[in-house]
Amino acid sequence: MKSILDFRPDLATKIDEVAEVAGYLWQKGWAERNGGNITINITEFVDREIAAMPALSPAYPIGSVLPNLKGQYFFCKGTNRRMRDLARRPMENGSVIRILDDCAHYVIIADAPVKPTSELASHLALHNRMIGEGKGYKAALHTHPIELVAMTHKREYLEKDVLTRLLWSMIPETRAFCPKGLGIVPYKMPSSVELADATVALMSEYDVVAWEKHGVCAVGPDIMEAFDQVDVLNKSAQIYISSRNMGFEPEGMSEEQMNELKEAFNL
Ligand code: 2HA
Ligand code: ZN
Repeated sequence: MKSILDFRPDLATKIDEVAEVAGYLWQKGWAERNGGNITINITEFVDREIAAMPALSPAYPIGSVLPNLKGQYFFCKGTNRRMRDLARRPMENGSVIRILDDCAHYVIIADAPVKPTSELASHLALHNRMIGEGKGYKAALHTHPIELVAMTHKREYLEKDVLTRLLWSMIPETRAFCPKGLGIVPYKMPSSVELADATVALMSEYDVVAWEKHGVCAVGPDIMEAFDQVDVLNKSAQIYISSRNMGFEPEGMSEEQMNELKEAFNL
């Protein structure tokens, strides 16, 4: 079967990157069964040939009107598909969608009519915001990192920036490479518009937000950077938990040490 990737080697490289990250998510134990999802904006790779590709599906409603998405194209993991399968066969476990001119519906155009992720509402709302901000952010990731999710089960960590401060203080890299910290979205029904709205609202302040007792959502210029942010934060969570497992409360870096980093890295 002919694939959309046959037209564009540069798009194939982008999809390879998605597959690589999907493999990491599975290896880390963050992607049980169909857990998690990835979407990337691929509009920059769309030429006349791709733009002329016919719809393989009816027009599906997005669930809201997202004005910045007119004529945009996304690669999306398929709903109910496994991350570990996306890693090996991305075009069989994900699909390319085109947003229609009403900014409220989409069609699937390639390679097969694989229905996109159940969290599409959140993802597309994030992409809508990212286009509006004009920072060149193209990727959205949702995953279930074990230690970070565990930490959202404690009430006091759900207060604004309490968890951020704790995670920053575990290892200098987290302060340096995740300078905006971790936003917290109180528990909401998975796949709901309420979850999407709360996530988008917080993303003006953060690049990564935790969904209480569920997972995290991260955005970035590309999928590798979105993954790195979550990886760095979860590493801090693991260090905290390792210390607790050894029977002590970790000291954490001092305010002074963290401020020193802030200045050195211009954060
Ligand atoms: O896509 O993780 O939150 C599966 C999920 C939904
Ligand atoms: Zn999830």
